[in-house]
Amino acid sequence: MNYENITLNVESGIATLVFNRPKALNALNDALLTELSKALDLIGADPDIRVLILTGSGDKAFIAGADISELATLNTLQGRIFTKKGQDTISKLQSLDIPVIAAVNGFALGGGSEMALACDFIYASETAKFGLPEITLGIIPGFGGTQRLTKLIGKNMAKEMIFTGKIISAAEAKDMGMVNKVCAPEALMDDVLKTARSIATKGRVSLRAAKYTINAAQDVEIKTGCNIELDAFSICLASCDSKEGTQAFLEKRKAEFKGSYTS
Ligand code: CO8
Repeated sequence: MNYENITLNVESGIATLVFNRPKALNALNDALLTELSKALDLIGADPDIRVLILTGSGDKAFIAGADISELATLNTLQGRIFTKKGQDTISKLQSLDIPVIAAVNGFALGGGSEMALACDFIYASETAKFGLPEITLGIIPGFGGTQRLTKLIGKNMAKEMIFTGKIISAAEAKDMGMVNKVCAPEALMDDVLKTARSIATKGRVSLRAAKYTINAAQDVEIKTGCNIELDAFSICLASCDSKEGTQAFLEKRKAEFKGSYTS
């Protein structure tokens, strides 16, 4: 498939999707969201893709937010439709069965931070900047930021960020628990790829189960969460991946997971 606003490259089971509007600091316009949504459908349906990495083109931005020149032309109804499209696309990203890593290489503002927050975890360049500056435009985050940021860093920290619209460094974002690792700019993609390769060798069935159960922990109380874990664990245990993993351990060799529930 040909894209104009993103690029997608798949190598050895690792897909790298690049937001590619460098002249607008990779801002999210309607066309980009359409392409992203289609790409996520293809990625989700491809059994050979084990991990997805998201990053931005150029050395300045991951995503500088929703495209303000487009946003400024929208009436209330059009704004709601656009915001819903952004929310649905970002929810689709969060719901992918495979692990998704955000490699934040510069500004991740507004919708850019919201996109990164929907990934499973974030590695950031030392030069990256995070923030939800929507309040300075007279609006609030609309792509899930009020919800995902609050769940991740807590209500009061999220309120301070959203009420002030302040922009924070990668180091500050790490201190708040938004970012897992801060990397030298030139090392960011290598570090992300190293982690992605490690994940890609693991069993697809257990990765899917781990992601599903950890995500459930954010939405349900502990008893329900532990029941979800029990069921997911049982499914893993019955899978070919589990047979291969335990057999490989006993035979003192490296497991070769096929990603299958049954033989
Ligand atoms: N939208 C459109 N164009 C942008 C955006 C953006 N979000 N950000 C940057 N650009 C463009 C600039 O207009 C500029 O274009 P040109 O060269 O043609 O003038 C080019 O990118 C480079 O930008 P700057 O010259 O401004 O670069 P600086 O290094 O001086 O500044 C900043 C970089 C600090 C990132 C600055 O560009 C900035 O503040 N950008 C806007 C950040 C922002 O407010 N983002 C939040 C947007 S709102 C949002 O995301 C809400 C999402 C959910 C709601 C959806 C509602 C419908």
